[in-house]
Amino acid sequence: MPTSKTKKTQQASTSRTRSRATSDSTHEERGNGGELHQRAGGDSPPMTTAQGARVEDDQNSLRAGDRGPTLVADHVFREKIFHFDHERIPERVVHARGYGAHGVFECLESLADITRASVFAKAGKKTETFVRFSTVAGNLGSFDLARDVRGFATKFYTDEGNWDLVGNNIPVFFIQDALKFPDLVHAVKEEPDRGFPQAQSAHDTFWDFVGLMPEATHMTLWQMSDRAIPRSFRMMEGFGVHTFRFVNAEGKSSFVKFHWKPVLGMQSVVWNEAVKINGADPDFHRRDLFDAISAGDFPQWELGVQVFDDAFADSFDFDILDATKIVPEEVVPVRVVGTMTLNRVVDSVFAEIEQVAFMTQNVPPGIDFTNDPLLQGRNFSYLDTQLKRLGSTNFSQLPVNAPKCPVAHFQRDGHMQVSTQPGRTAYEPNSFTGADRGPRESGTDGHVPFPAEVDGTMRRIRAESFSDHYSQARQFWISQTDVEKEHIVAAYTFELGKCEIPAIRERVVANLRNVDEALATDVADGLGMPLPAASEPAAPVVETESSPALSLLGNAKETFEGRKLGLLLGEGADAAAVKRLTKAVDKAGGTVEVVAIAVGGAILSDGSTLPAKQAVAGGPSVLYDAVAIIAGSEGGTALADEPPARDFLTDAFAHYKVIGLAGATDALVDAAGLTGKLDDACLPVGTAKDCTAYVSRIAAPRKWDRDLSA
Ligand code: HDD
Repeated sequence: MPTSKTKKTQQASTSRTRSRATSDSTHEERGNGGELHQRAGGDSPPMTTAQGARVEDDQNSLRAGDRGPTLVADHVFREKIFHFDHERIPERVVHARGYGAHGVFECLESLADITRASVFAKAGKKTETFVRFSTVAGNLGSFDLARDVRGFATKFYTDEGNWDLVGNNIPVFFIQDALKFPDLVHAVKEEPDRGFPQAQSAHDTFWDFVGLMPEATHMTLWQMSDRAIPRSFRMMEGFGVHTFRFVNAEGKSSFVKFHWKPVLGMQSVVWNEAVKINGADPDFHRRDLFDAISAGDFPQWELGVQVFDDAFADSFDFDILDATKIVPEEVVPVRVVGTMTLNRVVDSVFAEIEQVAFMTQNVPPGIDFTNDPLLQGRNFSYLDTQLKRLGSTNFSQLPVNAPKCPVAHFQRDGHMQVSTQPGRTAYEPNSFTGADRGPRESGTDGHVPFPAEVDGTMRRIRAESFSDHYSQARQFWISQTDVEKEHIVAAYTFELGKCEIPAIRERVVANLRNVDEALATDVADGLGMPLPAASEPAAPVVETESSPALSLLGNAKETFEGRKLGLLLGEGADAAAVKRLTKAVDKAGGTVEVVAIAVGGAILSDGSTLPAKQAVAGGPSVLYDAVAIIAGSEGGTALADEPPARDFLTDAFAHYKVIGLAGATDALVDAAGLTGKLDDACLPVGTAKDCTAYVSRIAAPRKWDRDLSA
């Protein structure tokens, strides 16, 4: 709020501006392109320089003469341009494109018997969080629906220090040893001699690396599945990936794997849809999160843990320190221990989403590391990268990074130190007293590293127990539904089809033969190449049971909650049908977005105009989970004459979506080439009964067995 003194100054300057505008109108008009700006008053705070000096004129730099050169004496100009020239910071080397929000974690039951982490101390305990979702390969300005792993990084501001759970939406990783991370990233990013492709794994260098590193095979199956093209951040799982430790107050350790399960259920789009969403709305995921939270539809995840002990870990065929492996949920069930609700969008994308610094080494007492070589390497890397990006060792003082518990240490000074560090001493031990004494270690409490025994000969080596690269890849494959398998085959075929070097394709398919013969054969057929000889696995492939938890479609939730219906209206659309449908979808927890030929909307049967959110040219059906088209009683031809309206229907059909139809839609159906092809997922929505049946159908899965043949 401006003080009364400032208000007075504002009034004074307003009247001065006004009088100048009349007395010296030539000056004003030249400076402002003919428009007179309101220079002060209203609720706007007074504009100042960064030093707090009031800015008198923000339109014109200081010149010698009306048409003369700009003067170096213009410190206002100099300061403004200086700051602008330095606005950008380096983008993240990976996970550059992301979006985030604030939230709260609530513990559902005390885990005090297995961890002393205060965040899990008792049921009902709440801890503030900040989450950043991201794609991995693309640059900051890339599109959201890239086929890619999604980052799912959570900062818990616990009362014993920040805990960063820096995970992904895929529970395994491409490589086993952090030493290979720069190679992996260089392989997937744009090729260095040409600077493309952007945000794509579909190119030679990525698949060359994968073919030569069979340990990546398991993760590529996940990456080729629909998990890599999620419908929404709100509808994907998250995983801590590594095996961590829980340590209780007695110092007893258990192994733990962390899982986030979306309350809205998992959902993905299909590849052709993803490609088109990237054109129609490159910000699809960030807009979705922003819109949902802004509308009060707060997304939620359950936090689950898989906890097991050393003896149990030893009973697995694989090494729990190997990040290319999961612990199947059927073997160790996921126990839900908390919920996280994202309930606040950021105020500033830069200050919060861009400057948030996640670090795997941020763990509170009660959570500890294992010797997973990928995790150990990450614990080294994340601190380094923050200094590069944020430019100061004091990055942890930025509001989004600052712990919400007391912080006291003898780390001093440095660039951009914003806290005034009082007291006479900055060392310890010291013998001062009172305020001059400074903080002291506890001697008993705090993060006491779990005293794991360490022994061995120093060598650069990959443990023998890490050598099975195919058994779990096979388990993932056999756990998929037929539709998911088709999508995986299509994705490998697409991606390898973008590789120009035949030997690269061959090597990957040769590795896939160790996963499944049918998978390898179908991919080879899709690529139009002979099936190569299988590569030699480093360890025998172990036949495992399928794990139903690994299927996305098999675990899809039957709901329209949090989903969006695209309602395309023609002129004269039945007003009652529109109203009924909107109400029913709203009741089902979804939203309706009105699409019309023009964004001004459509005139309904009752003469009212319903404004549209999108003109159909800018609101294609790929933006919606299901669609309905309500034409007027004679209005079908108008829609049929609009190519984007035809595409709206053709694409919805090709993407297996449930389609609602009412009014005179025959001409449009015909123009879309669908006469005689509409199936039982193309339903009428004209009457109240139709509407009920349609809304219950859109909660169910898409029409996956739709006949798309000509
Ligand atoms: Fe990483 C960012 C997740 C392996 C080095 N990583 C980053 C982010 C996520 C992950 C979600 C984005 C955080 C944000 O939103 O700011 N990374 C993973 C997972 C991995 C993994 C799940 C394997 C299990 N990462 C990994 C390795 C290394 C790194 C092996 C290096 C040795 N990761 C980084 C980084 C980044 C990063 C370079 C870039 C920006 C940042 O850290 O803050 O340090």
